[in-house]
This record gives sequence, structure tokens and C-alpha cells, in this order.
Amino acid sequence: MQSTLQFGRFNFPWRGQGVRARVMGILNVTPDSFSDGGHYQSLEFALSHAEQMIQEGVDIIDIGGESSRPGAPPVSLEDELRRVMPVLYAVRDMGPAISVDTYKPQVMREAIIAGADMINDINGFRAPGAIEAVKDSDCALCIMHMQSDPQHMQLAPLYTNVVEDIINFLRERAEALMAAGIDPRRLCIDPGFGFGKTVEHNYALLKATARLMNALNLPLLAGLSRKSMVGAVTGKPVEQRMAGSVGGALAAVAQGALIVRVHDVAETVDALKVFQAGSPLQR
Ligand code: 9MG
Repeated sequence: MQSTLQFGRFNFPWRGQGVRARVMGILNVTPDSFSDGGHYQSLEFALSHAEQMIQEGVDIIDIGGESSRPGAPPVSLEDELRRVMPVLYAVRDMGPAISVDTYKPQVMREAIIAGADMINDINGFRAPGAIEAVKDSDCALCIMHMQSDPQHMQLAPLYTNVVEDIINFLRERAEALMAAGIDPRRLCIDPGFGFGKTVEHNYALLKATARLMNALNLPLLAGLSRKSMVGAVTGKPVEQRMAGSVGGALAAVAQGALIVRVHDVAETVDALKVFQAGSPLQR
């Protein structure tokens, strides 16, 4: 039996014949991701980064206008739209599928009008109006788990049983989306590595990748690139976490993850090609 994630203009098989893990490249359009903060320069910088990722073989580009790093302050709706929308219009027809990383319903609406193929919501479509904003479209919806919010999430993460708690959260959110009439084939789940989790929580979840997918019968996106969970195991600072991040991506894909969200596209694409060529597993 084949299962497919409906992804706007694309379809990604995630179980059965023709499955291949997809690489989602991170395109941050936040002031700390370009040098002088100027608007024109930020667009130029984003486009050249997108072109580089395309040359490197990216499948999906994830555009984000608000940092979700622990402690990062929220940005206004106006600033987020001003950062994201010109980039979205510019990259929309470059080839790869386009995802927009936002938890704001108004940004979701504008992104869908502009042709986004996925809405990637770190808040799991919990904001009032979020479900309404995405309901009548064909884009994929990534439901991510986050405990608390980016300002406070790493202060004291607490779970009864981290894997069970997160399965329950993701199930509740998937059911809320489906109750609004959304086709389950548009849904994708994400445990949200680093979002209100200790290192132990993160690795318990990484080891439970297949269990999460089986419990909910949905494809999974794993985002651990350069995160502190990689630094905790390798002892490396953020700028030296590429190899560790690729190792984490492979651990997720080996258990069936469909999408890996990464900074280092070229290295991840190569690693996945070799992994796939040498893997006896058929999903
Ligand atoms: C925006 N963002 C940062 N980290 C992320 C992760 O792990 N997953 C998803 N879906 N988005 C993320």
C-alpha cells in the first residue's frame, strides 16, 4: 500500500513504492541572517542562498521570518510579512516545493495566496484562526510540538512520558485539523526537537521516530540541524555541527522520516543518496 503526502503542487510518497526522503533547506529571512539588516540586501542574500540550495539538490525550501531560537523575541505581523512575502514570490517558481514557517494565521493566508506548498507551524495550528486560514487550500500542514513558547521553553521542560505526551499532543492537533474537514493526506507531524525539551527528551523522541509515525499513521519531519542536542553528543559548537547533524538526519530517515529540515543541504543530499543506495529497507 502506498501513502502520499499532498504538498501543494507536489506529492511525496512516504510509505510503499517510490519513497525517498526529502531534504528541506532552511531559508531564514531574519535580521541576524544577513549582514546589515537592509531590506534590499536581505532579499538579494535570500535569493542567492535559495539558488545555492537548489544547485545542491534541495527538495523543499522553508522560508521563515521569525527566529524560533530559545529566547528569541516575537516579531510583528507587519515585519514578518515584509520579510517573507518578497522572498516567497521570488522563489515560488524556481523548482523546489516551498514551505513557509509561521504560526500567524494572517501570514498563513498570504503565503497560501502566493502559492506556498506547505505551512510549517511550530505552534501546531493552535493560534485562533490558524485552522480556518489553512483549511480551504491544498498545501501540506506540518504540525510541530512545542512546550511553552520560544522565550520560556527551555527553562524547565517537563513531561510525564515524553514520547506518549507528544503522541497525544500531535493526535489531538491532527484530529482538530481533520474535524475542520482537512484531508489527512495533507498532514505531517514533527516532534519539535529543542522546543521545550532536554537532551534526554530529544533523543528519546529521535529513537521513537517510527513509533510516532505508526501511532498516528502520518509522515514525519525531523529538524535537528545544528541544534544543541547535536552539540551535547559531539561536544562541538554550533559552527562545527554539520557532520553530527547529518548523522541525526540519517538516524531519523533510517526509522522512516520523510523530511529532514537542514542547514547543510549538499552534505545531507549526498549522505541520503549513499544511505538510500546501500539500504536494504523498502518502506
Ligand atoms: C522553524 N523550525 C525550527 N526548528 C524546527 C523544527 O525542528 N521543525 C520544524 N517543523 N520547524 C522548525
